[in-house]
Amino acid sequence: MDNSDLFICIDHVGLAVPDLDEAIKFHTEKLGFRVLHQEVNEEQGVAEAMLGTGTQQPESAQIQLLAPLNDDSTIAKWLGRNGGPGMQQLCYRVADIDAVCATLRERGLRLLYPEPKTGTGGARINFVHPKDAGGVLLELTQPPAEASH
Ligand code: MC0
Repeated sequence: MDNSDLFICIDHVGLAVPDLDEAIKFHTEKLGFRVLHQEVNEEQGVAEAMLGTGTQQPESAQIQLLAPLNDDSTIAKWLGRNGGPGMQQLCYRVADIDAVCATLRERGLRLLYPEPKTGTGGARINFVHPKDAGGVLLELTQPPAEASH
């Protein structure tokens, strides 16, 4: 792939939070966000909410609140190590996740999953290990065709 083809935009920034309802309350009541979507992803061990603004622009990144479903969740581990809530991940939207993962592997970056897994709203997702991405956990997401915005 050409360098300019890899990422479409920042899809979302993921914040790890201990309590989803409290974090939603803070973000809606104090910061003026709207809840656009909520779901539980058992495989990822998270309850999540996607937040946006009332004037959500087509390519405006969303805020993702991620709360752990149990003590084994990667989010629970992250919250413990971080000593509380904070920015856990940065997610780039891609058009063809298989091609992007192949390109990044060719360039020596470690992808966490051999094949993409299921993420928010049925998207196909994978992650670049933070040790290969400047200390930031990078998520790649390919939304279902009808959900692209
Ligand atoms: C760990 N490290 C991080 C990090 N997590 N650095 C930056 N950002 C993060 N989020 C660093 C630690 O500080 C440590 O550095 C080293 O990586 C190993 O840490 P660890 O505690 O041993 O962590 P691991 O290896 O058990 O797990 C890290 C790993 C894990 C990234 C592999 O969190 C993972 O599998 N993440 C991908 C899945 C995920 O995050 N799911 C929740 C979101 P030192 O220097 O101390 O060695 S689900 C989601 O996002 C879905 C719903 C969606 O959007 O569609």
